[in-house]
Amino acid sequence: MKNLAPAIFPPKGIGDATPANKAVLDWVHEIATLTQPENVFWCDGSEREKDFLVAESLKQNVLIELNEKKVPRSYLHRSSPNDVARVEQCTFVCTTTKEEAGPTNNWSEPGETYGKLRELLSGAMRGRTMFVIPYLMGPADSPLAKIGFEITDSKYVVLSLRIMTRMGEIALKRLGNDPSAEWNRGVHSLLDVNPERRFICHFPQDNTIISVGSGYGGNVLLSKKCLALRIGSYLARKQNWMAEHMLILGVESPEGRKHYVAAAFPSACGKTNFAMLIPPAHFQGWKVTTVGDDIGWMQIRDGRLYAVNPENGYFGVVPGTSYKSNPNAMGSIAHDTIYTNVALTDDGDVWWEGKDGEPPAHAIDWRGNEWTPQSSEKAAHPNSRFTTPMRNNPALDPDVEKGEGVPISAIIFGGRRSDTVPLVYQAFDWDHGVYLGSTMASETTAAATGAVGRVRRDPMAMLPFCGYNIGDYFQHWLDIGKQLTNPPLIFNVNWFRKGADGKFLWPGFGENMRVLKWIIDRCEGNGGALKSPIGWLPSPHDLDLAELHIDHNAVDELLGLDHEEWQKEIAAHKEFFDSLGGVVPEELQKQREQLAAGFDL
Ligand code: GTP
Ligand code: SPV
Ligand code: MN
Repeated sequence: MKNLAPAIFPPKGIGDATPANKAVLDWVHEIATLTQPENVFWCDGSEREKDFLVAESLKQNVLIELNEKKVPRSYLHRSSPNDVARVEQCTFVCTTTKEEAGPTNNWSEPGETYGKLRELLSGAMRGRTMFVIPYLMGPADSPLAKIGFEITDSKYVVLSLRIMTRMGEIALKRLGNDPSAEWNRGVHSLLDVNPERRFICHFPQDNTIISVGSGYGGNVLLSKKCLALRIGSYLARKQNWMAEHMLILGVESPEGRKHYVAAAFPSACGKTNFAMLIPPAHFQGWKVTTVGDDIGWMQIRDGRLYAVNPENGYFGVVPGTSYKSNPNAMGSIAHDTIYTNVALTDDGDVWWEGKDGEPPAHAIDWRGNEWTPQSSEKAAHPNSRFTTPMRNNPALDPDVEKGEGVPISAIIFGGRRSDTVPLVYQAFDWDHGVYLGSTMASETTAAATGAVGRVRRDPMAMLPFCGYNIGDYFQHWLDIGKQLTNPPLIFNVNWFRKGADGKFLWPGFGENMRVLKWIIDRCEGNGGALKSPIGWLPSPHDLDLAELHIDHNAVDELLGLDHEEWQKEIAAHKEFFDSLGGVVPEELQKQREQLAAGFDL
């Protein structure tokens, strides 16, 4: 390995030590001194580097080559079966005080935590290569763009970040010569991939992340949840912008009027699918385009919110993805994709539950075991993922590289709720919308370890990702609203309401266009709605349901409010706010009282 990569050390731009670069070099030196790698490899994101790392990964079984004809230039990675999702109980926000981390985060004292991590990292890369990855989050010319450096001993991380971020010289250029330039320090080591020694620690005051003991997704691609959301949200509050767990999509009418919409749904609750929506035939001439599928950074310009997608690729849920549910995703992952924890067929293709066509008669499951359709185990892990460049997306929005971002007309909150929450409704105003976001809840999914299907409050889909006190986060939302002269309208959606038979009442996926259309109508001042205690609700004829085979009763049920359920819901809001121990802003408490009064409670 040593012989093949020397040209990259030190990389162009960092060799001519400027004050800013020197800080990076000093830090790399410090980490190398601690971890004792055999060599240090500076990554530049080039094709040559990729080819080299892929070849090494194939040799070491980090990657498995797939059938070149079926999925060109694509690979399968199997993570350790003990390491298949984010681990919230191992994730820490190590602010100076516990209060700063707030009631929803695990906190540990920064000095002590650094000490513990130093011990774990001491000699951890002996005999291994330490990769240094410079990367940029956000379009190169965006005022919101952020620089990160991730040190890692995992080739899978390097190859994934190469897809997920803008890697290499672009970041060094942006770093420039300013010694006070802001950049994130990320350190990752696999250690022995032991859940007992797995910690994902954030030090927002130092713009630093240290992650050990995992090789999986959100735990180790430090650009994503760690930087773009946890550290990002902390910086956003200080710098008066917003870092949110939101997809961003564009929707254009046949007449060419275009709106952008941002939507916050918890993990595995439909962001990627909504961001890639293809309108049904009835909506001929309507076009939906993707700006981002997971994270939105928003800033105020001219009294409006403008959003950029900080990422450069998608780390998406595989199971359930098919030409029926999401043709754009299928197009995106047809080549140049890293698959994690899906099944491998005998002809070198990938397979998962919910893929089009018949299951293969035989395959190797995500753990590497023999699998047939008779097996009791799933072939692909429920949280198996694809990593694919956003350039692969046939519906990529043309303004995805626009540094100033795209103007947001509507913000949508949504969760996975079998009952209570209607298909769609609109907040009365910004503050009421903040209340909807702050009290949203969702049934838990396989994206994080732990029980699945348990209703939990997940404010703004940020419960696992807010890098500071949730009460201050709510206040930040309220404060942003005060600065907007043209705020986005705020909505809540629920694709997942179930009927008495336990089946989804709403067909979802492409048919969500019908809900999106109503939202756009409302933004343009057209769509009809009835005032209800929870917000503006469409009546069945306000939604365009033409050519949709859906039972009238199902529509009534989808749009209905069950007073008994809402009584419980409002009690749950109170319980949640109370559980936060007095940090909830007065304005939101008032909103809750008004909601309760609307139900004569
Ligand atoms: P993360 O990447 O974890 O943040 O997930 P996400 O929010 O991007 O969710 P994604 O779009 O990957 O969808 C997760 C799961 O929900 C998949 O199994 C989808 O098939 C399913 N899903 C997405 N949209 C819908 C919908 O409109 N209706 C139904 N019933 N299921 C959906
Ligand atoms: C999520 O869980 O919201 C994800 C996947 O997007 S991960 O990157 O693992 O956090
Ligand atoms: Mn996500």
